[in-house]
Amino acid sequence: MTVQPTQTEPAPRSAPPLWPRFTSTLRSTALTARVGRVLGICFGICFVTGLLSHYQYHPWSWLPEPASPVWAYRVTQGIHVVTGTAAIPLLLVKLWSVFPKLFQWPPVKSALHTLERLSLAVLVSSALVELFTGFFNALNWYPWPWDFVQVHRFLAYVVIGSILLHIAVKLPDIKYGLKVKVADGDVLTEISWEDNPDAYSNNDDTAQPAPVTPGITRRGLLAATGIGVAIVVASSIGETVTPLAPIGLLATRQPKRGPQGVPVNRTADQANVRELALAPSWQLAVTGRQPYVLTLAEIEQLATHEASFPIACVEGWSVGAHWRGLRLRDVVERAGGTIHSRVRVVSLEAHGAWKHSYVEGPQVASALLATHLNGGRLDIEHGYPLRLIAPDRAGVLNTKWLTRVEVL
Ligand SMILES: Nc1nc2c(c(=O)[nH]1)N[C@H]1C(S)=C(S)[C@@H](COP(=O)(O)O)O[C@H]1N2
Ligand SMILES: [Mo]
Repeated sequence: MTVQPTQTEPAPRSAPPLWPRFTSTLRSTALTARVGRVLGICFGICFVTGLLSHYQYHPWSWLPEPASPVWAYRVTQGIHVVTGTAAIPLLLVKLWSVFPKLFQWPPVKSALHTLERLSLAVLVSSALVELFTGFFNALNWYPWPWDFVQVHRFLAYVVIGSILLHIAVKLPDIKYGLKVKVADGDVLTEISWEDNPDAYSNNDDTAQPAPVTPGITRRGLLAATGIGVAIVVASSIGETVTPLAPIGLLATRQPKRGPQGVPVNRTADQANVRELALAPSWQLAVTGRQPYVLTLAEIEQLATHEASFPIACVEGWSVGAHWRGLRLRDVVERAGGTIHSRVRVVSLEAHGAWKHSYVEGPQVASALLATHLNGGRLDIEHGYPLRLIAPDRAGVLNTKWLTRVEVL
């Protein structure tokens, strides 16, 4: 698109001498629109899978989490973490491609333009914080003082809202950018006529240096972006797609590394439960209309049911596992409940957000109170003497080191 300033328009003021100038011809609306499209798709998928993950924590009572397919959460949360990770290089390239706009002169032109720039500032900063804190979370690193889950969820709405606004505002540019070939299209630099008409004026050839010829083409840049994203995805997906584990450089938890071939999220010592969990006097209290207790010996005898359910951590790693134990429904029914009861399982842990969790809906009928994992007695790190394991459930809700089952 060759745009010429119309004669009638008043010429905008030129930027001050020390104001940054950008001359790379790599930047173009065509490039920005293409990277933006993939980024938008990533954000969309990440948002929806994020909502699904949030629903694990706060299901509506009339629509409890399903219990099948057993791998559903494993897949949706894996996709959530991978699309979020892939969005980081995409966002950086997209920001680079529009970076000169940050220095456009004059900085604001009208009230509407000011609003648009402010909304962009919100979009860029919230997206950066959301993606980077999410990435650190996947590395199991929480170097900030706020509650990650709350802030992550709140920011998700801010990001998605400002993306929709951004798309609405930029629709003409997006349509144009997607229509032209990457190699063609206008050059998106600070020296476009709109921002600095002097640069394009033929009468004044001292105004701007000729654009530098970049070392790679725009197509090359797109390909490099694609390769970068592929590397990031391949090196993080290994923590959930087991055959890809060896290339999982960014995967914090190698799926098979850990006692009994399963990673450990929080150890018995971190939870401060080792002594209580190993005490010979340990027993399981079951409360409800007909309360009772089960001793360790009784539990070992009743543990005859088997199931293959994955452990799928919100932080993105997951692994298939084979479990043996008691059926939760049997324990609940003996206390006078039914498979329609709401159940709370309580851990030996005194503190911590995950010391108990609720089981309701179809998961009551299919959950196990597990004593065995992958053919051996449950390791202390995996919740010995007894833990909850249910299908299609966030790992964080599969409470370890149980002490009580409450039929509500
Ligand atoms: N009591 C208790 N149970 C817990 C946790 C915890 O901190 N305390 N962590 C949870 C998390 S975040 C995950 S991902 C799974 C992991 O189980 P694993 O350590 O056996 O792999 O346990 C869950 N159960
Ligand atoms: Mo987890």
